[in-house]
Amino acid sequence: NLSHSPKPHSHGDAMPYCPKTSPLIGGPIHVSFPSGLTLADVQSKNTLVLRGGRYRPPDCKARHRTAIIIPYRHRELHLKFLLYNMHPFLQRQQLNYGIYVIHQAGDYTFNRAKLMNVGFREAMKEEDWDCLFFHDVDLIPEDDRNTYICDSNPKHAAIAMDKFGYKLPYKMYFGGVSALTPLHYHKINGFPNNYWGWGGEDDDIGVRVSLAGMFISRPSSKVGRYKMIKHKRDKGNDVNPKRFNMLAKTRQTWKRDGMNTVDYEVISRMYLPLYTNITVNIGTEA
Ligand code: BGN
Repeated sequence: NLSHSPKPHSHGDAMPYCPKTSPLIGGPIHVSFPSGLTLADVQSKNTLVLRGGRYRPPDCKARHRTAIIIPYRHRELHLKFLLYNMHPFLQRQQLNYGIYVIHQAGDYTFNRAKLMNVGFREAMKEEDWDCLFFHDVDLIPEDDRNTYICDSNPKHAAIAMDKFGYKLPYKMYFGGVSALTPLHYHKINGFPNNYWGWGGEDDDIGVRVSLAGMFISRPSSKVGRYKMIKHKRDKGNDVNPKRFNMLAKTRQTWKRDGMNTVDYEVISRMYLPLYTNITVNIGTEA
């Protein structure tokens, strides 16, 4: 039965906290994309993962509760490789975690940031997450020391991607993978809902962070490394020609467009073995 919220096994109060630094983490990771891999293989390698893609360390009480939010449409292969690499990575960090895939229904132009708003709201309904990782489906972390926990300021984690020569493409870049606490998220009124198509929404979020009086925190470039799974431009995600104009107005718009105005309709919520899949109708451009 896939329709009821999973209740991760409860542990007695006697369980000790996990150590501050997990003894299971190493350094650089060899990321691989085995051909012929199936989701059933990923499942059999991750026997402690519970329905809905939830996990708690078996022998200690996790210090952190992290939700991974993945905006998604038509990227089956990428999702499979992400899950294959990500589940063991998060388990080595001894986190209490959950993976949410937010699937935009229909063929209308993709809206990454609005899907993130949906993911935030729906994930917080289920558990008191203390950190949310907003994560592109095609980015695989390459170092165990890239800890999936929040900082005192919003964190931009994907600072060294292979496609940008393992450097930031520009100083204010906030794309790929970022991490905010619920408090950070409310302070910036969430993400913009009206960036349809490719580009600019991540810059808007970066601007919101500074307008709300916070800073961007970053791991070291040795640790914040990611491999991007190569792909062609998606159908239904054309470059957004309005992005420059919209970005110029973020200061005027951020308080009236975001978490306080997001509207959508959840079509289905499925607790699959490796992730929670939320299919959502987010409407079309006004
Ligand atoms: C930027 C895009 C980002 C994108 C990065 C990396 C814009 C807004 C106009 C200035 N920003 O140029 O959205 O993540 O490139 O590809 O297009």
